[in-house]
Amino acid sequence: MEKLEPRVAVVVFLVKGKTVLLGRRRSSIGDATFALPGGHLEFGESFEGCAARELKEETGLDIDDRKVEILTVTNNVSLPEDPKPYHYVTVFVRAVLGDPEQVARNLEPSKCDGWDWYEWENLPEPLFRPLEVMVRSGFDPFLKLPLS
Ligand code: 8DG
Ligand code: MG
Ligand code: MG
Repeated sequence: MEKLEPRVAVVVFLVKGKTVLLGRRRSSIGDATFALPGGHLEFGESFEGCAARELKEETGLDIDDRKVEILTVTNNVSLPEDPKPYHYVTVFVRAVLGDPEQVARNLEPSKCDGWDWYEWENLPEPLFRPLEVMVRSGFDPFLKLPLS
């Protein structure tokens, strides 16, 4: 059997006005729920580099790499009823588009039904559980950071 170990994920609050980019997942983890773009940190990679790479791979979008901010880190452990056990240390970053006119493409259709912008005050349902937990706890990706 595969050894169970925590993995590191980097996911992106790509913000535009008061909206964020979300896609409906096709995955054994969180199937059919709305989630942020993102994926696994590769060996030697920076959080910012991973955020830019995953966003590009999944949507074709380019971020402004001078404006990537680390917002928070969460510890996401599967529940007994989940179809598959997992443990992710998830780094959430905030980013903005380089050119705001860019249009998101669904470059990994086997993993996502498509990308769209959603108002933060009117998010779609169901959200991917780690994201839903953050939203319910009052997390706001638009708040200014103390150091920015
Ligand atoms: P990769 O092969 O491209 O590296 O991975 P991926 O297929 O893009 O991985 P993913 O499932 O999209 O992201 C990795 C994990 O990150 C996911 O299984 C759980 C964790 N994660 C969260 N919150 C979110 C989120 O909002 N979106 C995404 N995509 N992943 C999230 O904890
Ligand atoms: Mg990916
Ligand atoms: Mg992904």
